[in-house]
Amino acid sequence: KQSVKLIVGNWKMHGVAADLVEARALIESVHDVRADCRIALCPPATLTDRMRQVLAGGRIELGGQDCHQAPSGACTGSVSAEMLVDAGATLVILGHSERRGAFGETNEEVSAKVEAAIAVGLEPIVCVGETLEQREAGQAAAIVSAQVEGSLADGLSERPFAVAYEPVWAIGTGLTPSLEQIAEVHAAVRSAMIRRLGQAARRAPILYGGSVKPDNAAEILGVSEVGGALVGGASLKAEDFLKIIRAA
Ligand code: G2H
Repeated sequence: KQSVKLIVGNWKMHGVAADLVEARALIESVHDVRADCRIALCPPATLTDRMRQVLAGGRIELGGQDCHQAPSGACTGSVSAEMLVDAGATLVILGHSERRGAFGETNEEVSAKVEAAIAVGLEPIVCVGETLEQREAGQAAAIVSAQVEGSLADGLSERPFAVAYEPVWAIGTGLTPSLEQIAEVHAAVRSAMIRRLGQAARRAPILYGGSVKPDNAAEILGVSEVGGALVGGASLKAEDFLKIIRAA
């Protein structure tokens, strides 16, 4: 039997208090959803505490989109893992390609962030993915495997976590890899996870992310080794996100 899917909404830098109406709509409609899955929302840090109040007592989990690797200190503008927990988060996205790209995050930094997250009990969702140039050069599986091995931290063998495969060229573009390409990379990710952490890594789900929409969610979630989805744009509207949840 396949384990339950994990469907995570990443609001990115979208959302002010008025947009919590979408989280409210989701919590109201999700009761009727029979889907046997875990659901999480990752709002911008400023909304975390207020979203906790909206989601209180329901089945939707709360996550952060990043955290600093240090527990505290002179890091102007950053949010620590403990601060996310304090605001109500139980998960955190780490190493998203937008952070690796725009902020130059390396595998070493992502791994340090993973350690910081698990030290306070957060469940990390570690993102990996190749660029279009890397795919066209036939390097997708190799690049992604190296990112997995470099970004996962030792402590994960005893903790819940997930890996998200997000091809950089599929993020926010409406393009998605073929189902065969997704299956191929997910298999490579699983092998890299086991090389890095041993058999314990068989339990952790591998999410697919990058232009997951209501109309492609079911087929993507049906691919072998796809244990869930990391959803950006389509998580901003409760109606779209619900359709994706139903597909799980
Ligand atoms: C990939 C994804 C969510 P989108 O970044 O992390 O975004 O679904 O908008 O492509």
